[in-house]
Amino acid sequence: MKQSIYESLLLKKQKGQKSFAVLIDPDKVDMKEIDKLTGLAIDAKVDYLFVGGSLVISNHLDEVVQQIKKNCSIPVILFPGTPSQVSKYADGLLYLSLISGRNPELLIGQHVISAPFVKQSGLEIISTGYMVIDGGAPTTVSYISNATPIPADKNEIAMCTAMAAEMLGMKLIYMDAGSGAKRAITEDMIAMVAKCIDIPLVIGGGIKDPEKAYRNCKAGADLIVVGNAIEKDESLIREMSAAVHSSAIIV
Ligand code: 1GP
Repeated sequence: MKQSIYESLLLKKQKGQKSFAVLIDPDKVDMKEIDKLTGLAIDAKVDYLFVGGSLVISNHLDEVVQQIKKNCSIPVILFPGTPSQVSKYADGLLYLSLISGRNPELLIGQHVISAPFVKQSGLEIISTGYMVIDGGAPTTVSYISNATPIPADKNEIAMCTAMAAEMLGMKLIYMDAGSGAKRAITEDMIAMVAKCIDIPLVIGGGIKDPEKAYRNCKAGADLIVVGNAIEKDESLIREMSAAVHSSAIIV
């Protein structure tokens, strides 16, 4: 039987291997450019393609995912900002609960409404504790979520939040400074959270160079997500992916 996305993440974590994901925002991607982007991702050995955004205005999610899947076997994981961002053509979906905030709609309300539809999709559903960390300026996610991000220097709050999520049975922790964040999450915070949980830790938001991606992995991140920096300079895909993979810990 084919290994699930989550099983692959757990296996890599056991082996000390790190993964790299490119975030594709359906609002920003040009349909004509998708083949070039997936070609670069394949060459760079990108592990996952995330598709989604906090505010998706366009209505072509299915087309974007189908176009990606045409020439590329990298698993496509939906990273939905709203329950409408579900495409059966993807491989998996991060079922995000915004545990850093206290907005009941994003903790459980929207999940209740979308549950039958999400279950019917046949996608691999990965329960994810989603934590927004202050990135130095309001981001789309911090505004749209109507929830206060965890202050960037409050490592203990991040740690306790992640621990609670793990004990509640969530399968993944995603700490995000928000797309285009001025300041990425500190390595100190990543290290503190990583030490206290056994489930895989995803880090994203404002990562602009391969060195930062590398340091995040060394601090304990299992999966690095980059969107904006690659939208600006696609050649970074190769360097970022190589940096992440080179940070593997020999266990
Ligand atoms: C945002 O973590 C992702 O949710 C990626 O952020 O676009 O800043 O790389 P960037």
